Amino acid sequence: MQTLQAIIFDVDGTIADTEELHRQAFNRTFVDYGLDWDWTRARYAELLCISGGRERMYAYARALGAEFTPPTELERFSIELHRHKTALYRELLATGRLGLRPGVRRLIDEARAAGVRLALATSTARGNVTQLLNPLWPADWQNWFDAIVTADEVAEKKPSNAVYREALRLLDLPADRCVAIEDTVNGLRAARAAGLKTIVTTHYFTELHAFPGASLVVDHLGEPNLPCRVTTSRVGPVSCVDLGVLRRALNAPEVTRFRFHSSAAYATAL
Ligand code: XBP
Repeated sequence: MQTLQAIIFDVDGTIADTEELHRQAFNRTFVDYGLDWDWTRARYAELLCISGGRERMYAYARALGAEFTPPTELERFSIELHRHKTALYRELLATGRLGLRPGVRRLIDEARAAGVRLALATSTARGNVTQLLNPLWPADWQNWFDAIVTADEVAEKKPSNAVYREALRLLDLPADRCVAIEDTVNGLRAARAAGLKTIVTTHYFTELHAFPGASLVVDHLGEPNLPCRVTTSRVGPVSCVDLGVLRRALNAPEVTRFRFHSSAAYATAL
């Protein structure tokens, strides 16, 4: 029996339901730059097959082919768009009061009380993480995490396992003592590629996606008075994801045979 020693949380879509705000920031950027791009919710659900907002816009522009001629070299233009989008996203975070997803704080408190260590591993910028979490948690919240790995520390985006490998390095733990919690196929792929058992909490943009290789797929982590809805489980019945469920996931037989289906055309435009 392996002992659960750490939980590694993804951020966007997992800690908080941020992707709708990201989507709004992208669309406001397109208006500000006079682009007739409109990332509807359906299109954004497809585009989430690409981690990294800059990479997502780059791939979208490339997929437009001759329909779109960037004002400058596309790489440079996508960087400029992304800077603008990030500023708008942080304004949206500052004006709204985006809460944590169900069960996140409960599980973090349970882990801290039990001496289970914590880490964050995300493809977004560190500034986005602090802007999101500073208003939600006490001033010393970063001390709760023994590793916070963002796009600032590891440029390679999910599904690369780079952020998870860096989190494990900083934790100085092997993958088989930790469980990852994710929200997207790319996040699941990244965590699995780092050898981590992974729990997926879906949301509007990912609820129709398939998550082969996940130990458990639920609509959220659950609260005692708000049971989660299980899509798939390799850990038996679950109504609330607690340390016991994570320990079952850690010690369940390894998932070896699974295949990720190639996602939307955008992924090939990178
Ligand atoms: C989520 C992402 C990010 C956000 C947009 O990262 O893939 O790209 O969608 O944020 P994770 P940026 O799930 O790893 O937290 O525009 O800053 O990339």
